[in-house]
Amino acid sequence: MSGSGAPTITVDGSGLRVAIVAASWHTTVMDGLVAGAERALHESGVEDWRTVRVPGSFELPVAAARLAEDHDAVVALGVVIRGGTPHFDYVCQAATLGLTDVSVRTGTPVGLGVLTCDTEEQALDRAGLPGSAEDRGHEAATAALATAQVLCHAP
Ligand code: DLZ
Repeated sequence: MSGSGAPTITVDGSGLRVAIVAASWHTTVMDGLVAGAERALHESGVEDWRTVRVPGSFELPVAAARLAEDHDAVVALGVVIRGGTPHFDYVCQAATLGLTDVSVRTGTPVGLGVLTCDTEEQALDRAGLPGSAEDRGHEAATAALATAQVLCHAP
């Protein structure tokens, strides 16, 4: 999936309560994703937010489910890099299906910032670091805020 075609979204996040939940594997990439998401919250005027860490991307859904109970939006960040076993597919599927389930079941938007890459180089290029082509932590946070704003005003 290419990053071309991404919309430019401006959102007023003031008054929203937001949680970032971040996995801990692949530290450099994760640092970029978390920084990008926190920058997006800051730029959008979000004042009430927290960042919590879980061990791996597999643990993101259960933490997101708990955080969805008392936040207006959740931003889920992780990096899964393909290895030589099918474990990659299981972790990716568990994370993405689990996070989808959390958002639909709770009605709290979950921004999907889980990178699923063949190599660490691909992940670094999406991490919002100096020299990265994409800033997926920022994008995931902005998407969660924009969706929360839509739902606040939905009939
Ligand atoms: C076990 C594992 C592996 C092999 N790779 C990754 C990865 O690339 N990214 C990630 O976020 N987590 C990985 N994990 C850990 C699992 O997500 C999970 O934490 C463990 O299976 C324990 O439940």
